[in-house]
Amino acid sequence: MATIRQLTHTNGLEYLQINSARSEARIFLQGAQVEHFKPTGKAPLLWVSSADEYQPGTGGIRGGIPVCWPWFGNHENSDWPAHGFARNKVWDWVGTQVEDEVVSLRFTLAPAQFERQYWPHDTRVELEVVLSETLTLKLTNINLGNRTVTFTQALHSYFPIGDIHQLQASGFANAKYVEFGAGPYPQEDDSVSFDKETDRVYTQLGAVQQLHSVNGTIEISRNNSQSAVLWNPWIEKSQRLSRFNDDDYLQMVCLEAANVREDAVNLAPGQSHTLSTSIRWLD
Ligand code: TA6
Repeated sequence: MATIRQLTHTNGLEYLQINSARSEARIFLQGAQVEHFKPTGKAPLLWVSSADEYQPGTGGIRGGIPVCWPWFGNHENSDWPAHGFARNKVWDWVGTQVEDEVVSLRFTLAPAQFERQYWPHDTRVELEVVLSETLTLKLTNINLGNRTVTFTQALHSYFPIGDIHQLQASGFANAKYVEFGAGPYPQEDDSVSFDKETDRVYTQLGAVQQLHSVNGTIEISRNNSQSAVLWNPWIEKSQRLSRFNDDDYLQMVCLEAANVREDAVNLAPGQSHTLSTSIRWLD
């Protein structure tokens, strides 16, 4: 029988502990951030840095799946928070459905939580998290106002790949990417391996990638995601990153379902848009 408990972390953050026959998960109300997901009988599918201290308002927890909204990356106004403000705000848990041990939870960020200087628009943003043996996130934006709004977004997923030197990421053939503000470069090979800082924004990318790691193969699929971000900070940036151990780069990679840069979403009045990603172990 699936259970859902609302608990308080020792450092004060509220979270939901979900246990079912199919999987277990933790979702922090700050940022509606999935911080842990483990299919029954398998290893956890998400990575979190042991350096994170689960403090409120620090840009979310370093790991799991932070929600980057209403912009991705650094804003042109350098004073504005990286990756938007949604991951620093407490979302409301507004819906629950359990069917055949599949748990679906819905969260929304109340307009009162919008930082109006950044987002003066009349919109609704919702995250649905579906927990079976697969983890699915659906980020929906609805334009309730009378003007078109534009946003960028990412589901910033961190994966436990065990050893970056032995990781092959596949499913990239024929895509293009920009990196460190340069490009676009053609991605001819289907696979990507890692031997330096990697921070690629892909476009024209297929809907499914796989991470072939020492821990097993993780399949990541995306829908309504015209961009995807592939990131490993490598040595030097790891030493600069907050809430991140110097050697954490060895064990993680991010592959993010996104709509960023030229793929920004323009939402006309009354329109809605849902970005989604599904994640599972393939073996
Ligand atoms: O998605 C990759 C990235 O934009 C990197 O450039 C790095 O900044 C990472 O996100 C983490 O950002 P954060 O603000 O969470 O430290």
